[in-house]
Amino acid sequence: MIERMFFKRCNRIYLKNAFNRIHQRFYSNRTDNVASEPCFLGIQTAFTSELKFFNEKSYDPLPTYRILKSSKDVQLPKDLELNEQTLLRMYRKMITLNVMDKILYESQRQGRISFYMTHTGEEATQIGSAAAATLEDMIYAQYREAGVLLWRGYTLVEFMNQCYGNHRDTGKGRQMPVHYGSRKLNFVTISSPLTTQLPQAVGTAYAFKRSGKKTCVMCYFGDGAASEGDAHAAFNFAATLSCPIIFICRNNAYAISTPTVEQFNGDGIAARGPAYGIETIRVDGNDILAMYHATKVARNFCIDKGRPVLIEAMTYRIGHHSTSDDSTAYRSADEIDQWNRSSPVIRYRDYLQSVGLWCEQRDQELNKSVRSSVLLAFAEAEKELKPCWKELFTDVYHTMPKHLCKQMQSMESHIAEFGKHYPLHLFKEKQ
Ligand SMILES: Cc1ncc(C[n+]2csc(CCOP(=O)(O)OP(=O)(O)O)c2C)c(N)n1
Repeated sequence: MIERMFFKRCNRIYLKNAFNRIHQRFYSNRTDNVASEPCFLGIQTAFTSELKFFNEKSYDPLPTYRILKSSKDVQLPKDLELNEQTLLRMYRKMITLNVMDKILYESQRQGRISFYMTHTGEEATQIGSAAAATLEDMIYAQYREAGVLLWRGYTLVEFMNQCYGNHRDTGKGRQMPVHYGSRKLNFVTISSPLTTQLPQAVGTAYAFKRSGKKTCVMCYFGDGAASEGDAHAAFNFAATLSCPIIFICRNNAYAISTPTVEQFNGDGIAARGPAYGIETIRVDGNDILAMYHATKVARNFCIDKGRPVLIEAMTYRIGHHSTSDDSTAYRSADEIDQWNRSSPVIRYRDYLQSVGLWCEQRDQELNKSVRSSVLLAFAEAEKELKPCWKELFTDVYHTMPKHLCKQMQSMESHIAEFGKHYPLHLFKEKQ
């Protein structure tokens, strides 16, 4: 009885407070002329007597931020704060990503790994933004963000172990190649289904906010992924719950064979940000300095204000979508060539050379040494054994449920009887 009365009273207080809040918002956001008229909740709008449609042309298109117009006469923003060591590290990581891509792509073609995705053309988007984050920030990526992981310190051997799915792979060979993850580097393991990472990332950002941690989440996704319903859920939750998250859309012009002209009809992904109440920046994603600067500013804003930011990084996927794709079936060789000639790597190298930090000889030496490090890691991973086949059944549940125990026993008797038909010597015997 007392309990019921208590809850009744609480309910009354709650409803009264809610009413007061609504009433306040109702009358405090007025922009119209008639003081006595009520306002619509949650929006600030003026009245008009003209009936007309509004479309993507009703707002000015968002401009694109860039620093590296050409290698000459580059005006660095005063707050860029990048020392020589970091500038050079960025370039080295771009080259490492390129070389690793070439070798792993070829190895898939030779049948040594099952699948691969390259990052060519998007090195600046990834490495520029990653350089602006700290290791405490949590990363949620799609699948074309190895540059971010590389920047955070994932080693070449770790990349190779994952692509080979050998027993040193932290996923124990249970994921497709390129589905990296690293607890140590706060990089959440990649999931193949598009856009699942977005609402999850917002959840993490909300947890950061509640814990009072001075850190943020960075969440990467493609222009195609932005069309999934999960993107809407994530943007709206992040905005309404004020979460410290930076959404980084890699607008690379294609979602496999779907060009962006067929993906959306408005002003790209950036135009959606203001509609959700999210601070938004469109950046030249092929300009590593602009990407770094925009992400740094976004990160400061996110953490200081505890609010989300959307960055649309305008870039171009120079390589095929994956090793299962032939992009010349849906775009011209000329188009690819044009982007290749002004690639983010070339633009950044020209800049470094123009300020005396780089030269042709250093470039050749770097390429040579990176190539031998990648090949060494590659050879090391290739000779490692595959995980023990029993790993197929473990790790999903803390205690293996009955149906899985049964399947494992049936596999055990199958291997005992037919083991000679399998290359068991390539697998670890014990877990
Ligand atoms: C929910 C879901 N639908 C479809 C796919 C198949 N699929 C894999 S990648 C991809 C294109 C994604 O393009 P985008 O987000 O632009 O990223 P990009 O590959 O260009 O980096 C599609 C449709 C998927 N993995 N998940």
